[in-house]
Amino acid sequence: MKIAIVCYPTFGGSGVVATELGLELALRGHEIHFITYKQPVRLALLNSNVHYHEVNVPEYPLFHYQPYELALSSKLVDMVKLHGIELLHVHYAIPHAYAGYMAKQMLKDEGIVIPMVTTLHGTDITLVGKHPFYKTAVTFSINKSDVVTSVSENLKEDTLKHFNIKNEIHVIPNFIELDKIRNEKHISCQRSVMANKDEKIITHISNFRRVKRIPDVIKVFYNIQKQIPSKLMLVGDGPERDNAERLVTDLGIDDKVIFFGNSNEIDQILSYSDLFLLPSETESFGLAALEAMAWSVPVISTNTGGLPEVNLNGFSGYLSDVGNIEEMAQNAISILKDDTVLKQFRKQALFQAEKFDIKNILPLYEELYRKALENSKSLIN
Ligand code: GMT
Repeated sequence: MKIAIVCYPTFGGSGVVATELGLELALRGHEIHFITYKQPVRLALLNSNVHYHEVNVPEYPLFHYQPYELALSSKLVDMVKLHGIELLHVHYAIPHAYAGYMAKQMLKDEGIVIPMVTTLHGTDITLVGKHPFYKTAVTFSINKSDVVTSVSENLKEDTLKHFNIKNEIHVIPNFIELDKIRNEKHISCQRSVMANKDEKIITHISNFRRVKRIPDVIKVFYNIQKQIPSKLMLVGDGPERDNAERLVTDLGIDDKVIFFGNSNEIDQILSYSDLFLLPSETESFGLAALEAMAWSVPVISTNTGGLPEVNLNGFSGYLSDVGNIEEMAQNAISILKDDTVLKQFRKQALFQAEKFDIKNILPLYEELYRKALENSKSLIN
């Protein structure tokens, strides 16, 4: 099948999921065309089944805002015609589903019918999408998608609660490639760069937006390090980074916290981590938590959104109410203070992650693609 994948190419779960999905589909013989404004961060190797087409939006002084949707929909039309693409899979509703719908309409005008699968990821629904400025267009483009998927049951419920959706929403959870992780077990990385032998390594990875509650990450760690010799790895960058650096200094723990910024060495860092912190305000899924669990790292998270579908309380880690820093720190300490307990949680975290192995998830997408294609063909005949 020839599939166009539209996604955000930057550091962020939806782009990671879209990229990994495309790469795996390519390995299974599909021809994949990534269409976005920059090469996706994890799209390192282009094989003969993987193509990347850049969307350019030239600057023009008249435009206060550059019309990205317009450029994207034009590019989609051109690429579909040039490469005979049969299906569009857009990740993150805003503005991708909208641009995809416009492309479909333009193509229809030329006698080309192409189905569009829209995958909802999180803030395209929970924070941004439901804002009155966007809601009408988001509702429209979800309803005009041929197939809609969401990454968790919770996100599906939120979508049905906030929007007037007429389409069925299929839940297909995010995934990880466990085989890749197993093969990388021996990647070289010096643990000593991060911590001393007697110190535990605690990690947080995100795009440092407010929703991630970075101050809670730091405060939970502050409480942990009073009892357990440890270091905090903060991986990622975003609007909250400066505040985070200030808070670390105010708490006097500069020598215990490493800011990595956007790193391509996430696997290396996770491979040495003992605990992962994700105290988000909301999280439709929490891909970073799943990646940690796949590296046998237990997770201390909040219990909001789709997190309880990923992290199991008392099994792969612990879940607390948003802002309950004390409890999160206590739970973390209870895991870290006893190596036997830590070992057990590590095992259980991996066990839970195995449910989300790409091998179990990818066929679910392929099945939906097949149905979408069949339906669109029956519309032509
Ligand atoms: O919606 C966002 O905040 C951005 C998005 C992203 O591109 O990283 O994150 C969402 O999608 C991820 C992949 O499906 C999920 O793992 C994240 O939980 C989700 N973020 C939120 O819901 C805050």
